[in-house]
Amino acid sequence: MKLAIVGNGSIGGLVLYRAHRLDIPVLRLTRTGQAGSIAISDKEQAPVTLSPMTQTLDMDIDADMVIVPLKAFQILPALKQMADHLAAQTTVVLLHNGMGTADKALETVSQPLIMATTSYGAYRPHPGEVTITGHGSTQAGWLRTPASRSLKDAHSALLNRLLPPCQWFEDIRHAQWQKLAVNAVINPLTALHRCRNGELLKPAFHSQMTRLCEETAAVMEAEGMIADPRQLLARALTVCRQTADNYSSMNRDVDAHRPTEMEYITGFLLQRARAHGLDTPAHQHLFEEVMAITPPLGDNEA
Ligand code: KPL
Repeated sequence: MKLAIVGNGSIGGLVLYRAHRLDIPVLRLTRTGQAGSIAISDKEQAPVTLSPMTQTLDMDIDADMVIVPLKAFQILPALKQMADHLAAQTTVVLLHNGMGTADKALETVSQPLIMATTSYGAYRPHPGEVTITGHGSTQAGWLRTPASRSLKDAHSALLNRLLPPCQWFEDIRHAQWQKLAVNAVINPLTALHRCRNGELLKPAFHSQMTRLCEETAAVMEAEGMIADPRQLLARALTVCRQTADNYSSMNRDVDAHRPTEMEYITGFLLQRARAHGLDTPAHQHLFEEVMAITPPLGDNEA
């Protein structure tokens, strides 16, 4: 099996490292095609420096699976660049926080498509370096299956090996909403207050977090999901506890003056709330506050 990974992000580095340990060859795809090594450190193993073969996104891609671990707002531009260079049976895996990319992705590429979300943790202390902070789990679902059953099984098995344990869903939206419910609390609050995830355990945040989870649960119910606001809050608090020393990805983006995934997390939630005629003032307020400190998307990000 040949794997391609798009971009130089932290989760891409993590997948590259996992593939290296499994002896799976990796082709890296970037906008510029500029080669460069990545130093990857993992608490449990000796650090390694990897120099995968690299090419631009708009050259023919020789891979059985292409993993796209980009920010939600970078997904469609990357898919557009790759669309004419993918083989018919190459499976594309979208791996990002937030929701709202599935329909456009299905229109943009005709290949088999997996939507996935993972709780593996990694960050980039400096360009060319990735630190793996924790092993997690992965949830995945096929948006479009390959023509043959054997290819579907082989590609599912590859993702199972790369990011285990991997749980498969008939309707991945359920798993995405669960992740979004947590991200819609932790990410904007830690970005706005410039704090680590663990700070949100302080009583000062409790009532706002409770209101956010109540609103999220109402939207999820309207979307046909079973959602208990107390369980959503309990899960968000558990993630804060488990990742207490970490900064959320949105906190890092705001800190580095980069665009955030706010429109695909809270923005998606607000859009679904509007579609159901629901009022979500706590999310609306937080959305406006974070958007006020979020730089606009550049040409390559829109
Ligand atoms: O997914 C995350 C993120 O930072 O984007 C959480 C779960 C909040 C962990 O930091």
